[in-house]
Amino acid sequence: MEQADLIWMNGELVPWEDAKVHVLTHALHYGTGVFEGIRAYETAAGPAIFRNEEHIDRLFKSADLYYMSVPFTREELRQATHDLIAQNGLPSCYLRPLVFRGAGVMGLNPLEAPVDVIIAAWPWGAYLGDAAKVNGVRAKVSSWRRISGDSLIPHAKASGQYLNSVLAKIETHRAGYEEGILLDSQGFVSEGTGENLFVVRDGVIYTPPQTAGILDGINRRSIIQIARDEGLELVERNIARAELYLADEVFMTGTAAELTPVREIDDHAVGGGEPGPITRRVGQVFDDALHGRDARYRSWNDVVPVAAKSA
Ligand code: PPE
Repeated sequence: MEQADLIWMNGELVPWEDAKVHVLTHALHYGTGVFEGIRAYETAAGPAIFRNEEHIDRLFKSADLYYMSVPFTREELRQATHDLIAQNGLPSCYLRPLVFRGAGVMGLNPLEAPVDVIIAAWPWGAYLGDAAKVNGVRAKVSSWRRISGDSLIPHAKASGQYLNSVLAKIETHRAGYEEGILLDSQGFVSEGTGENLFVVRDGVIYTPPQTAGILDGINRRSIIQIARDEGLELVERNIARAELYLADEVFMTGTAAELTPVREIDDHAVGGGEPGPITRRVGQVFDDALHGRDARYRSWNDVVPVAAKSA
């Protein structure tokens, strides 16, 4: 990975290589952390963080679902993201806030363990590769089912929960595919290892509902709004596995992946085997929104004042 100069750690900017934890950090043993993935883009008004408040809000909700109270306010964390970008001199970057149980307590009752907070920022290019964004990825349905609300909390973006995605990623990667798709516990389509999923059939866009074990993706919300603003029909409903193969178009969204078309699933070409017209149309508006080029979505761009930039 590419590095930056400074990481924000419990209220201070520290040199990248000094942002360390103790080996008895609770989260390292039990996965007791929650995190976010956020991106900042170059816009005409300067670097702007895409839907920053929504990401910070989801971080607080994830923390609360695991009974962690964040020792900073939302506004303090937002200010920290601005300071990181300004002080690291990053015009565009990926931001990774992490709230986690620190060192001091062992065993499964974490309530007495401290809660630490870090935010890192670094340049992160196309998640699944530059070619993937243009031509689409080849995906495979994983044999692993997406975690269900019976045993974990799909709506929480919690560190330990990602072992599920890690298994699906390894399995599908080793089988020669670029991404894995997980079904939910009932066998309906849920999402990618790190992306929400959309299927286009006969001009209508479908996406799995909140009850299908998905993460309530912020880019998913953006796509739903953009599709409706563009006058396209978008329906949240359960999607059968076969609909992946019968689809005219499939695409995935996530902060890291942005909008990535899927061109093949389980060795079936999706539509014509290349990104279709609805994917390209929605993708263009989405890209404009990310970069502050569409006035309708300007409130999604949290512009960072860079006057304090040191470099
Ligand atoms: N589902 C999962 C499981 C997921 O991890 C993400 C984001 C999404 C859906 C899309 O959510 P959103 O970014 O709010 O639209 N995955 C993050 C972590 C990726 C990683 O490899 O780490 C991300 O994209 O930042």
